[in-house]
Amino acid sequence: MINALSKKIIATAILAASVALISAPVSAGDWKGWNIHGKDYPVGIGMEKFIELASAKTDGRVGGKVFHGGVLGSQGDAISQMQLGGIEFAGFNLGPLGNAVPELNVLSLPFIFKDMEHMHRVMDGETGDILSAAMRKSGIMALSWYDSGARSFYNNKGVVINKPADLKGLKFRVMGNPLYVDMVEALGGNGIPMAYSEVYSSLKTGVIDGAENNWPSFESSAHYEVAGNYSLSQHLILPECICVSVSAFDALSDEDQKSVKEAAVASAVLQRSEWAKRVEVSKAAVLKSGVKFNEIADKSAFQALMAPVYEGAVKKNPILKELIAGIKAVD
Ligand code: BDP
Repeated sequence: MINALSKKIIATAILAASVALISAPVSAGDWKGWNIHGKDYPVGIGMEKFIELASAKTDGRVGGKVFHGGVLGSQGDAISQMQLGGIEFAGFNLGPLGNAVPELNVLSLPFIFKDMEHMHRVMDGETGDILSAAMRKSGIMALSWYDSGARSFYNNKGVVINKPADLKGLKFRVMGNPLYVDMVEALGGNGIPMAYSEVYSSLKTGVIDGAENNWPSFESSAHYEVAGNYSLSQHLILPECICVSVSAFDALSDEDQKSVKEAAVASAVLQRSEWAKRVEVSKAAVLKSGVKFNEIADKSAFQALMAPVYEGAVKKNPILKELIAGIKAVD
C-alpha cells in the first residue's frame, strides 16, 4: 500500500514531469486520468466506463488510463497538473475546485440544496451551464456531473451531534476550501483543512476529533474504524464531475469532442446508479461494524448559523448572489 509520503513524492515527480511536458502535448490516445478513490468506487467505475466509451466512439483516437487511489496526488495537485497539461481527465469534487473557479463556491454553501434531486435539477439546468462556462476559463471543463451524496459529521469522541453546541471545541477535518473552515467555525467547532489521505491516521492518533463525509467515503476510507459516531447533518450536497483539460479537449475534432461528451454523459448515468447502490451497501457495512448513528430531527439551528457564512462568501465573490438566487428559484 502506498503511504501518504510516497504519494507526495510521486505527485511531486509527476508535477515536475508534467511541467517538462507542456511543450509536448500528449496524444489523445494516451490521456491520463486522476481518481482519488479505488477502481471499484462509483467514481472509479464511472471513469473506466468514460474512457472505454470515449475510445469506442472515436475508434481509439481518444483513449487512456485511469490512475486510481490517489497515486497521482491530492485533488489540489491534480487540479494544477490538469492546468499545466500533465493530466487530461479526472473525477473532481467541485468543492475544492472552488478555489480555482469562484462561481463553484455556490455549491459549497451549506444546506444550499434541499436534497439530491434538487441538486440534480439545478446541475442539469441553467446553473449547471453557468458553472460549466465559468470552469472553462480555468482550463478545466466539466463534461458531466457525478453524484457524491450528502456529507455528514462523524467523530471519535463519542459525541452524538444533535445541535450545533455539540460541535463545540471539536476539531473537524475539512476539504481544502476556506468556506468549510468558516462553516465549522460558525457551528462552534474548529475546521482543519487536510488532504484526504491523511485523515485516517489523524483520526487514529487524535490529531483531529472528527471529519465529515458521505456514507461511501466514510466506509471506503475506513474512517469508521477510528470514528465511531456518525450524525446525519447532511450539510453539504456536493456534486463531482468528469472533468477534462480544455486544451486536450479543444485539440480534438468537433466529431470527437461530441463523442467524448456523449461518453461522459453515459458514464454519469452509470455512476449515479452505482452511487445509489453503494450508499446502501456502505451504510449497512458501517452500521454492522457497530458505529453509532443518529438522525438529526431538526436541522434548523444548524441552518440558521450559516447566515454569516453565506454573507462572507457573497462579500468575497459578489457573483454568488445571483447564483444563490438561481438555485433558490429551482423547485
Ligand atoms: C469524497 C469525495 C472526494 C474527496 C473526499 C474528501 O468523493 O473527491 O476528496 O470526499 O473528503 O467524498 O477529501
